[in-house]
Amino acid sequence: MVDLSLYLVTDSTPAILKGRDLCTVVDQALQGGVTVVQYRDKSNDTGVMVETARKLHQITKKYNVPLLINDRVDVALAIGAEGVHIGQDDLKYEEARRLLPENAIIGISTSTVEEAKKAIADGADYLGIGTMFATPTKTNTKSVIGTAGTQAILDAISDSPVGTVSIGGINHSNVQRVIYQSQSPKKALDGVAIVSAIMAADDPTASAKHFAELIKNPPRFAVASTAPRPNEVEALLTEVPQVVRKMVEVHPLVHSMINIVVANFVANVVLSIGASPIMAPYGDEATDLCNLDGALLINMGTLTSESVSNYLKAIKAYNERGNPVIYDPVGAAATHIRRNAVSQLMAGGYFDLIKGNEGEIRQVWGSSAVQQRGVDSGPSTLDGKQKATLARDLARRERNVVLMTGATDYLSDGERVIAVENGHPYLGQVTGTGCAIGTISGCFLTAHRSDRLLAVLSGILMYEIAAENAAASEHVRGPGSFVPAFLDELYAIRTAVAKGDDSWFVGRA
Ligand code: 3NM
Ligand code: MG
Repeated sequence: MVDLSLYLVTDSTPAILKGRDLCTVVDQALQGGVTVVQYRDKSNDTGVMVETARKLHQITKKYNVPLLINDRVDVALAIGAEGVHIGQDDLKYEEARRLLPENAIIGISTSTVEEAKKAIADGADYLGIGTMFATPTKTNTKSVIGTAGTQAILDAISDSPVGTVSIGGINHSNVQRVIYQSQSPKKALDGVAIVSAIMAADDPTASAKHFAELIKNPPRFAVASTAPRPNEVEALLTEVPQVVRKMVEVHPLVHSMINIVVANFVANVVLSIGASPIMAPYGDEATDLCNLDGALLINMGTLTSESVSNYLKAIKAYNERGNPVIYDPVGAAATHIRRNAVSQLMAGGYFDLIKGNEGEIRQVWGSSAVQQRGVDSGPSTLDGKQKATLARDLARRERNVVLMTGATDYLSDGERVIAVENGHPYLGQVTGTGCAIGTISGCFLTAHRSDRLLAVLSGILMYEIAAENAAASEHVRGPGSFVPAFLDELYAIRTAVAKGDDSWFVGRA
């Protein structure tokens, strides 16, 4: 079968070629390790296409790489190309199959489960699945499906050995995440199809080489996490005190891009638990800050016109270094602007942890879930079991950890689901107490990398047990006196832990 791993799709428009010769660019890309070439030309006359395709075929043969022709079975036949790639609005599969030689390769573009199943039933050799991300290279695409939509397709066709490539907006900074997050338990992408990131690159050889390197390895953020562990809450709880001790010893740093209402309170919480807060909303600063090897928190509570681009710069910097990134989609469903921000951020980077209340988590689930997997945003209506299921499904889909907060918190890594009942109603009466959970999760994710669910669980328990202790204090009469007592109790746990005293935890979770 064809090696689909690095699939180059050509483009003859001036914006991409920038005055260079198409055949030269393709030759350079092949030198860098492209494994299959599709000649796609939407503007030239048939005569020019046949002539260009013939030249391209001479080149691809040198590298022993198949040449496929987009849409035009006649051009493929005229030059004896190895096959064709057809879209949903092109010649039908049966017609192409009838016209072409028996061993010709036929690939089909698909963007839904139904199209994918039909293409497999017809006999397609491979599927182009997309559009992954919106792209200026092709603006008339049917739908942008993201990694969630791609994963849903791979899941639905996992019993078929058909080849698969993802296409649309794939570049060096997202290719590893595309492959990682699209993967369903039983089927992964065989490759990625690229136009502009290779064709328009100043050095197509270097660009292709870089892609070839990247696709061999998982993203850095995926390396640290362990294989799934059994859902044994009791066993996990026995490990909590040592994770808290590790966090206290490591003094982790956490960079928060957080809303202005709670920044001061959250910084004080971080100091109380023995970690270091940096509150920095300026995206360009993240390229330096990520080198300090802390975590990044994105909290979109006071979103502005510049927030999303700042967040995306920071997320990219931390993702590239493999340092933890936490997303708190505050008010995710509240406005059109925020719903858009959720989609952009979910498409733009990887989050080790997504933390939000029920409405926010539902919005995150629905905004990037196509393929009839969407859930309407709206008032809370889920019971405990449904909440646990949603947290688990979102974590499974995004391949991360999800924390749905509420009177009971639901925490999942896609396999294990834990309900946490600790805390106190005063936490709901003070602004910033929810936001602080995102930031302190960053401290714990930094200190304990091998089991992200255990790290977040340890943080929540330290936090909520401190809240219970504070509320029980005789000096606390309401939310006002609760705040200083709460900081004191966090500090008290941290000081006890540093001395090796775990009594704060015994019998409390
Ligand atoms: N087909 P770039 S997206 C040719 O969704 C093509 O089917 C698409 O270009 C589809 O790698 C696309 O520059 C263009 O984003 C991809
Ligand atoms: Mg087409």
